[in-house]
Amino acid sequence: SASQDEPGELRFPAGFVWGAATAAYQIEGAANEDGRGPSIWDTFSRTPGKVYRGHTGDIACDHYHRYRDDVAIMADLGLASYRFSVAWPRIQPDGTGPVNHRGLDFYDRLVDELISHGIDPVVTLYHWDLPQTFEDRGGWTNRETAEAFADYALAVYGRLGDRVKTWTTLNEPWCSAYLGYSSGRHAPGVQDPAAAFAAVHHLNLAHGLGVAALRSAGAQTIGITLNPASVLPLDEASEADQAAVRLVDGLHNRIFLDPIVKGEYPADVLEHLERFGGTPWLRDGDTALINQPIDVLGVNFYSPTYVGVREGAPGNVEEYPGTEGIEFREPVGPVTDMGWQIEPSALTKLLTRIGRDYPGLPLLITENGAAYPDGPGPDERVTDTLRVNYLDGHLRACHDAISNGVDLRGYFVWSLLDNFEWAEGYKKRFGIVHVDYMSQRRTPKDSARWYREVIRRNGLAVAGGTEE
Ligand code: PNW
Repeated sequence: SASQDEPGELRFPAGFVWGAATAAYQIEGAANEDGRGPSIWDTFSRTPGKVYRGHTGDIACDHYHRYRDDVAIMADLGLASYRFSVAWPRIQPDGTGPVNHRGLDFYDRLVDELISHGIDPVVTLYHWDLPQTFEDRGGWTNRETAEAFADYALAVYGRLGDRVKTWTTLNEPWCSAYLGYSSGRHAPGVQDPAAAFAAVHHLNLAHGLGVAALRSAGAQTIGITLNPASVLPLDEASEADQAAVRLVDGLHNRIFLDPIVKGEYPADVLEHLERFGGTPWLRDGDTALINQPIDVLGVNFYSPTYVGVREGAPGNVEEYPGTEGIEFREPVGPVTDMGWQIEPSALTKLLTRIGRDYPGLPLLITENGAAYPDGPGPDERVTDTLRVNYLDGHLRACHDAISNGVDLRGYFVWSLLDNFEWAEGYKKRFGIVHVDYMSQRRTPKDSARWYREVIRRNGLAVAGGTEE
């Protein structure tokens, strides 16, 4: 355990899983190959003004054709595990229609390639690329989307379930619901708070129906990935600020975690929803369907959220409807290229809190990482000291959480490759491996070499941050 540390080393528990993560639309390209249908991100990225310089995922990292090279890079890093997502529109081009076997063939090849290199696949079934046909009928505001998700999950499980042990249903439903249907910064670009809350519920329902389907089909380890916010008060001592924390925590965290883990929506959240048309989408028995036992909770973490009550503050009403009068503090101190504040201790607090309030649930960091512009290179070497510092600090934060008794089982860096960063297009680079989008050449950055060393020693050198 964390107590076995040798002097000069910060060791992780034996069997701690070291991985890297990606998502289909961000890396695959091959948007029109082998029968793939259009997704909401194809539509959105083609809508003028939505994505930086009109970038799309049409080609991305061309991973669809280069996956063998990419798996070789993973093997060279010593990754124990690789988290990727399956593109629903490759499997069911029309959303609900017959299964497209050529789409499944790709993931079949990928899984075989991973396993032959000793890398354990972790599948995300939905990382935001909803088949467009659903959106034409209301997308996640329509209950039928949730019902269809379970059929899709079974189709993927039927092909990969003999080799894939770990399954997660959704990636960051907070983003799908609030960025997709309230702020409109992500696909499908709707701006309607009531629609966002309907989407929350149908995403929760999709998760629950998906878990039940995977469970009855025999899946071994099943979970979901959230991006729980580490919501902190501007003033620890202020009761008003603590109330602001509770509201934002309710809208971001408990609205997902409570139905999933405890089988009920929190009373304070339900009361807040009365301001947005209530819960017309909630049917008897829904929370029981959502409340399926899960084996693991994936946590994506990048940055803290500081809030407090301040008179006249506009709130962040696009992402958190009804937060007028709450100040969301601008980042303080160093930020990444996303403008996101860097504060590793907020990750320790978050993990410790989840461990306390939702006990008995093994946790995985399914994403953590930082965007930084290219430093020198990319020739032989890409120097990304700031990314190494970010990762090093957050791994220490994970280690602190484990020392606090948190059941954290693994860590997946976001991301293996520079990739299509959603509304930011290819402008933001999250990879530990550089991608030259003209030549598709991959160049492991210094952070990749550093990560290989972390994996090799199952921990960090206390001096930290550099190779031996
Ligand atoms: C997550 N925000 O996305 C996703 O799971 C990844 O696909 C993504 O590349 C990564 O984090 C880095 O952004 C988010 O604006 C994108 O609040 C945007 C936001 C949050 C998460």
